[in-house]
Amino acid sequence: MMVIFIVGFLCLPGFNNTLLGQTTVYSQNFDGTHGWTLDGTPHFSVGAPVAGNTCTAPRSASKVLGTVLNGNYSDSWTEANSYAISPAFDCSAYNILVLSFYSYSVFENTWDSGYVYVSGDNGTSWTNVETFDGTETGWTLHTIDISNIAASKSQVRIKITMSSDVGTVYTGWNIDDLSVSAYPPVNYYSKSSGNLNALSTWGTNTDGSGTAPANFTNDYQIFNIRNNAAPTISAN
Ligand SMILES: [Ca+2]
Ligand SMILES: [Ca+2]
Repeated sequence: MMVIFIVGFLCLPGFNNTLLGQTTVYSQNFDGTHGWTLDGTPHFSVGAPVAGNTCTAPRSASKVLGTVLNGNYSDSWTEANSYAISPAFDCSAYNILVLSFYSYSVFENTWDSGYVYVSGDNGTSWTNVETFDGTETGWTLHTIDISNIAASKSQVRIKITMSSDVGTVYTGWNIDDLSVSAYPPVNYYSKSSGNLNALSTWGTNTDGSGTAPANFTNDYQIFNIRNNAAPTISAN
C-alpha cells in the first residue's frame, strides 16, 4: 500500500529549468503565423518594432506583439478596444502550468496600464494575472503560475489588453516569446525507518534514497509513505 499526500500550492521559486519533464504546452514568438485575435483598430498588432518605439529590437527574430509599433499609443484607449487574444490551447492533461513571456513596457505611470488575463473556458470568463504600469528598461521575463485557472482545462486562452487616460502618451507595450509550460510534481518516498518529520527520511528514489526535499512547504511536492516490510518509521 502506498499513501500519497500533496503539500503546498502557491510560490513560484520552485519553477526553474532544473525541473525534469517540463512540457511546452503552447508557445508563440510572433515571427510567423500566430493565430491571435487582434482588436483591429489597430491598437495591438504583430510586426517589427521600428524607430518611434522605445523598443526597436524584438526579443526573437523580427516581430513582436505590441501597441503602435512605430510610435506612441493614444489617449483614451479602453481594454474593450485594445486587446490581443491567443488561440485556445489544450491543458487538459496537466495540473501544474506556468505562463511566461518577455515584456518591454513603456506606460505613463499610474494613468496608463497593461493587463494580462487567462481564461480556462475558451474566453467566456477571464482572470487578471498581472497588471503593468510604468516603464521597463529592456526585455523582462515574467513568469506566472496559472495552475488555478488552466489546470485540466481543454480550452485555455491568454488575453493582453491596455488602457490609457488623456493628456500624456508613451510608446507602449511590446511582448515576445510567450509560452505556457507544464511541470510534473516532484515525488519523494519515505525510507523504511526514520522520523517522517525529518527531511532526511525522504528521498526521490522509491526506497527513500536519493535527493531529500529542501523543505515540506514548496509547491507541488508529493510525499509517498511506503509500506516497507518492517517499517520503523515514526512521526514525532
Ligand atoms: Ca519575435
Ligand atoms: Ca496617459
